[in-house]
Amino acid sequence: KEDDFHWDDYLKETGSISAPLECFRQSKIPPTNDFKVGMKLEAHDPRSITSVCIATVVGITGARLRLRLDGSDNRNDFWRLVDSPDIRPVGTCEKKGDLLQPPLGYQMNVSSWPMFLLRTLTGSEMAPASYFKAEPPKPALNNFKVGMKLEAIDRKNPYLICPATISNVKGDDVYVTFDGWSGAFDYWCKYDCRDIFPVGWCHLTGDVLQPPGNQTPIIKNTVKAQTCSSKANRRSMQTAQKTAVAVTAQQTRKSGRSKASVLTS
Ligand code: MLZ
Repeated sequence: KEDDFHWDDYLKETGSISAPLECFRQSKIPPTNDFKVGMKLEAHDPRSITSVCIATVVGITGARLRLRLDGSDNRNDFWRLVDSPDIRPVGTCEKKGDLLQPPLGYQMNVSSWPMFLLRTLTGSEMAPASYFKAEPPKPALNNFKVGMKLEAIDRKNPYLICPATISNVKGDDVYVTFDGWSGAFDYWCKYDCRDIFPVGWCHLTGDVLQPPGNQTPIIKNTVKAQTCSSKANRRSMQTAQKTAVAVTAQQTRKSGRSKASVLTS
């Protein structure tokens, strides 16, 4: 299909480079996802970080699980990598002498919680311990450079992984901007954040990579991204970007990527 998004074409079109694997706190070979829909596990309640709750796998997407807390509604699903420290096998809490908590927004009377817990676990399939993978170590340093491309979770629509660019770097923080979207989804995060992935991640895991948006033109870098380590180079790249050759995503879509018309500004 002509409309399909391909990183190799896109990197060429934009004259950019992808962030090296070593930049990310992700395993070099993505972890296998053995979980099945319906399996139960323990998870930190995203809305109440001190609570550990029972969650059910309600969907599988690449190396991630779509999770729903038992006793909660279906409007607060969240996604976790199989190597996330937020999830663990059922029984971990008890072993530590802790109590499983009702999720924030538990729909019944709290007094019914112990019985609810018993019922929800009885006869259910627990995810085996071997399905949970160890979290990869964090890279020692922030190696991201402005202009590098990556795949990132859209935090406003966390099921989506989208093409993105590192647009700013400050100490341990990086600014992730979403290609083709005009700013509403962009965010700062730590360089070792688990929501950002190397180019090719979705292809390897079988997750769905969204195409770039069409709200802003595709910017063609005229200087190589690897020369952007110094402040001066970063400035020159910004200047270059302003006078850059732009191909709008719309035109690309209309005329097909290979014969996209090029506009010189
Ligand atoms: N339906 C939403 C999805 C936007 C996704 C953007 N991801 C960077 C919208 O069109 O606003």
